Amino acid sequence: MTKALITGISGQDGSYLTEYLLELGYDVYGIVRRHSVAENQSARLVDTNHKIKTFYGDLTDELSLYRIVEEVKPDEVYNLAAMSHVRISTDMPAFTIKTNSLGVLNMLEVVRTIVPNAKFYQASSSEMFGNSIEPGGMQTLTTPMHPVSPYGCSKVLAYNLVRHYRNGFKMHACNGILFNHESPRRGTNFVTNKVVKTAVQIKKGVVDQLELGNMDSCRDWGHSYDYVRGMHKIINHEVPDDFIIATGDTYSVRDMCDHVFARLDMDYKDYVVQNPKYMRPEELKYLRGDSSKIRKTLGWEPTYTFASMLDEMIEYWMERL
Ligand code: G4F
Repeated sequence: MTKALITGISGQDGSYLTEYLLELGYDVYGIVRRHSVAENQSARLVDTNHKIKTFYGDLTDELSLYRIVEEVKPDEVYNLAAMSHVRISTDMPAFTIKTNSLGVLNMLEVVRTIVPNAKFYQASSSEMFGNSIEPGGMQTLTTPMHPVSPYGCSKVLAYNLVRHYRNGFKMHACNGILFNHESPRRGTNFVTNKVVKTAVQIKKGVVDQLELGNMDSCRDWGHSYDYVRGMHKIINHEVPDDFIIATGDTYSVRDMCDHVFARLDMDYKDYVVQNPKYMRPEELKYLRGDSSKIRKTLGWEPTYTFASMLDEMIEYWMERL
């Protein structure tokens, strides 16, 4: 059986990827960080926990990585672990760089030393582009990377390290440049799930307003379920390479609020207020990804639309709250 090792296995993408790889017949191993509330560590893995093996470790702790990779000897490594919140990266810039850049370097070195023929996937991000846009209104694989956050900077360094290890050491190392991707499992401090959860709470009379930051920024939002399938296609392409995964559609935060509140028979303008606390020092204003390469080369395409993804999230919170 093919052995996959997933860092960040307890996150949104890690949990969807675990389910998909188990369906494909993989042996799945994961690295989790110790959390003071033990239940939170595996909240997204309740259905799969008994079928996988997890280890305590951290990207910044090389010794833990050596021990785990030596024990598992993985065929495929999916590096999904990160400090993934863009605004919080401005509060914790050094931690962000240590985890998202030096952590990736640690993982690449450990893989190169112990299992040099293993395939390596790096969770790269559209945040790397910053405010660069091509004349056609999209970000492509050749769009200059001018990140506007410590998070974006950390991901650019990791992206380049992966390319260097591929070219310099002939490792099968690839980048998936993923645009925003969401689901009911998304952390509720990211804007989609914050909006959906709070709108449902308003509908049920639990709270009476929603505080947001910049409502005019635009994002290309897809579903994590679709994007982890893209990760598997990327890592298993015969030639290690870099790909963008995106829907090619873009909506503003305002559009998203409009859709969510309207589905619940409300007008977002009656409930949403701006709080400067959620503004960023430098905002990334517009993302719309050109995913033509993965569609043509690997036959990937999304199954969810912006609306069907949000509807699933609304249904989830309507049942849960
Ligand atoms: O949901 P967000 O926090 O996602 P963001 O910053 O685009 O980052 C996500 O996508 C990246 C891919 O491009 C990933 F690499 C990254 O790890 C993460 O998954 O914010 C989306 C937009 C921003 O423009 C933000 O300013 O929503 C705006 N926003 C407005 N009010 C808010 C809020 N974002 C958050 N989190 N909370 C607010 O109250």
